[in-house]
Amino acid sequence: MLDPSTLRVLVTGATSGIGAATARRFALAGAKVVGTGRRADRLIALRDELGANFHPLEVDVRDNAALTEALAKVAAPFAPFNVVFANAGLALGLEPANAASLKDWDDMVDTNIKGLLYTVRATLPAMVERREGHVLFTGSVAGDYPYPGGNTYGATKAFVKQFSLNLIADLAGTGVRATNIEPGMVETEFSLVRFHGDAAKSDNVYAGTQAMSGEDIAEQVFFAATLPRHVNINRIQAFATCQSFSPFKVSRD
Ligand code: NDP
Ligand code: 8X3
Repeated sequence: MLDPSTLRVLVTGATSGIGAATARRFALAGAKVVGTGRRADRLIALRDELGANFHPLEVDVRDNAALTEALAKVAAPFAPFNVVFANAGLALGLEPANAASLKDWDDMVDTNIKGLLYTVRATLPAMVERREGHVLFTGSVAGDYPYPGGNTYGATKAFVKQFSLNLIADLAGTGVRATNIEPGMVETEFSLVRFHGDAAKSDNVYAGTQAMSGEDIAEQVFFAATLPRHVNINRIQAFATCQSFSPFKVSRD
């Protein structure tokens, strides 16, 4: 296993949920962690909690110029990055495609696809040059399995899955690894965001279940990133134990 104290980790979307838990997992294990997000107060609170192993970086992943500039300014001991966890993302809405908000679709594409690509382009060349590094993504089971109302969200996560696999192809022989983490239901602020702040609707998603936690996913990221450098985990797909598959739906007259 790799010594976590040798890791310089970038976590996008570290203000909440999976990203916050992953920042904690690495920082408490001795890694240096840069955590990004738009909510500066959350990042400052994380720095107060984690101390010298955490560096806050307030930036919107949709703004390529700002992201690239902010990342280029990160100095030692937090850079150069050798683990990049492109995790920032969101689902917006659960309406069928004919009724969904086009703005929600734009926001998901801009964040989950374009923001993720900007993150990779801002960090990958230096890792390839040094022949050392690991890019991990937060994909989703929604990238593999359709569900009603998942239309654009699921499609963005299918993009992430295929981009991650294609990255493994591109990175052959470079010593740089790529992994897609594909969770099912995780109790975070995800549903609160999806339902535009409607807490009752969000609570309903998790009522009577034991969903996975951000910490459960952080453990998977930490596992994949600390395996010896000759091992590349392509994908990790995990459901909460309470979650499973439904039969195909058949509409009848
Ligand atoms: P949260 O809402 O708790 O966290 C989302 C994080 O993404 C926040 O830190 C948020 O930061 C950040 N983020 C969103 N938009 C932007 C942006 N434009 N710029 C920078 N940061 C942004 O949800 P999760 O932790 O659950 O979500 C993390 C990832 O996990 C997402 O990609 C999501 O699609 C994926 N996922 C979630 C599952 C779940 O059931 N929860 C299951 C499978 C995948 P801020 O708002 O401060 O900018
Ligand atoms: C999050 C899981 O099933 O809500 O990606 O789409 S799901």
